[in-house]
Amino acid sequence: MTRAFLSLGSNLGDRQQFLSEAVGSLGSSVKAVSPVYETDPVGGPTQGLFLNLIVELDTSLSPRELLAVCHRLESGAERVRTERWGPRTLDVDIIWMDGVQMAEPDLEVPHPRWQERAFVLRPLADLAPELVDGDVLARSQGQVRTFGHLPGWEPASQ
Ligand code: GSY
Repeated sequence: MTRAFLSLGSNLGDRQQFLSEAVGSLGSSVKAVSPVYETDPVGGPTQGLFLNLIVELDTSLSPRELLAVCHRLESGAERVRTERWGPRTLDVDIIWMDGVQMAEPDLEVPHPRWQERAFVLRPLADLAPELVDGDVLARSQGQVRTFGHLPGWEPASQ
């Protein structure tokens, strides 16, 4: 089994519902879900704010099999591919898999831009602080604000 982190983002329609359904579809491989952050769009045209989170998985899938799962989740979210970098109901990216380093034209792990994006690093730091350098996070692009927790993934009360 391999520890893997996916980044999920939505800035169209019922953003939280798209994230919830996607996390639910990942089933028992989900080990943890970060808080949800509302984030400024990074790149692309002028568009609405995103909700972003990171999911930690314990998976037996290969990177390519996991990529197919990401694409299935996106298709399941009424996603229509229109403008590149434009608004979307759901975007799912593989950010990190323990022990995996690969660079193929359609799949790079770790994600080629993960260290540039606050919407990835901030929630990743909540789940795996050892992967996130504080200075790199401070220099990363885009404002992020805490939005809340996905229903069913609230932190346990003390
Ligand atoms: O790469 C993921 C899609 N995406 C996002 C996103 O999820 N959040 C924010 N804040 N900006 C983004 N720009 C793109 S493209």
